[in-house]
Amino acid sequence: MKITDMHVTPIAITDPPLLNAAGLHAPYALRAVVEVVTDNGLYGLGEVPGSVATTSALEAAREVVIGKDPFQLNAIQQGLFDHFGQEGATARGDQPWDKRRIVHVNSAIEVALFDLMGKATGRPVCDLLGGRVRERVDFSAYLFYKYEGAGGELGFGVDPNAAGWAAARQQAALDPEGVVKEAQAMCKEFGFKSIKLKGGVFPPDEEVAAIHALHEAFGAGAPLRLDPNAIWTVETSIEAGRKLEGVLEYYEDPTRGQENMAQVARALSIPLATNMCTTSFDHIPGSVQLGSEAIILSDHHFWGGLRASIELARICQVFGRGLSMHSNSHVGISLAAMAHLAAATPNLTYACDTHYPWQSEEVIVGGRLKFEEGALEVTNEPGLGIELDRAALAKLHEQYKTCGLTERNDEIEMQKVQPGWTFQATRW
Ligand code: GKR
Ligand code: MG
Repeated sequence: MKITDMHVTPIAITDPPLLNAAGLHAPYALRAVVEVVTDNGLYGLGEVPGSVATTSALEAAREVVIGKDPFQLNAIQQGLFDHFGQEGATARGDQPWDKRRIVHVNSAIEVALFDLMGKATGRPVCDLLGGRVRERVDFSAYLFYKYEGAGGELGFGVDPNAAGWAAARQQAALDPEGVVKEAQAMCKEFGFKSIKLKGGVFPPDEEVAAIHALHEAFGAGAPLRLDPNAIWTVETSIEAGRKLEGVLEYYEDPTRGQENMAQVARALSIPLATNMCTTSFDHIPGSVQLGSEAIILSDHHFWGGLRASIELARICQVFGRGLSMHSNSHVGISLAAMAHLAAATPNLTYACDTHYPWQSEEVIVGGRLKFEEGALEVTNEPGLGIELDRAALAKLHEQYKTCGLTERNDEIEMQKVQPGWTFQATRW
């Protein structure tokens, strides 16, 4: 079997005006869909965060991939490293999301190859990763402070006819009461049991109050997480953390860098978690030496793929780290890959993050994947168990061409609402 082609399609999906430490989500989130095609008529799918730079890197990767046997993952990965070189961990940037290009290219292609290998062998991707240790993967309710609207062409797109979660999704949530309402609507619709609040938006005391309001509304047993995306100082993180002891399941990236995280970790009894300070294998020695976090949020998009994420899981086990999973705005190809990976990772014991409830569009046949009681059932179908809806893909590609966005920049979006607002790597 040989790879004969690789199609790269940038898409734009509507995204609500969600707030975070770096500003505001644009009305559209960008993703890139990769389709690797073989000479026996099969295709495999991958999805990563999109930008003009990612699209052109993926286009440049075609010459490495085309002509290869899709089972030769090591050779293809080496070919990609030879072609692009390695990227320093600092290329990640200070924003909540990861700006590295090469890890994303590797990930998109590797996931597409796993999908292909699964289709070629008639086995689900989780079987190719060693087999499932769970049938259903738990996800958490991912709460955001937000302005009114659900994203898209009409500015922030308010639909007066929306019902259920679609209606709740477009409501503003700017204080503890709004956050609790959002959580109740999301948990009612999807059945999530764990709850994460994206912080770093309002002064720390307001966010602490929102967590206490959730604790009161959902009861002492509800696992709660707060993620200020590293914009608090060590002192602020400790002060806020003390008010959250006994309330949070974990405290995600309150402050920036492994040294600072280690100081906070030493001062508190709550476990710290990260998708910002330990984000590559180069960071593992520092993490172990300093004790910067107790839990690592894996993400196959920026750890370089599914195999790399399994390797990370083993490292976490060896060094006594817990393992959870990070997310960004995405559609079903990423969600299916996350579910197969989680199903095949024994020590992934926390409910995974997902932005999926905030999105409404899809590129897969059959439309949106469904959570039941907060979990996704892992399919037994070959590969990722999904097929590409080509008409939907074309529509979302058209939306990409007309939306005018070329990369994620939450600061620019925030300035449209609050002129002069600037991102600060450390704010409080
Ligand atoms: O979507 O605004 C967002 C999040 O802040 C995202 O970009 C982060 O990468 O979900 C993320 C996180 O856990 O830090
Ligand atoms: Mg995070």
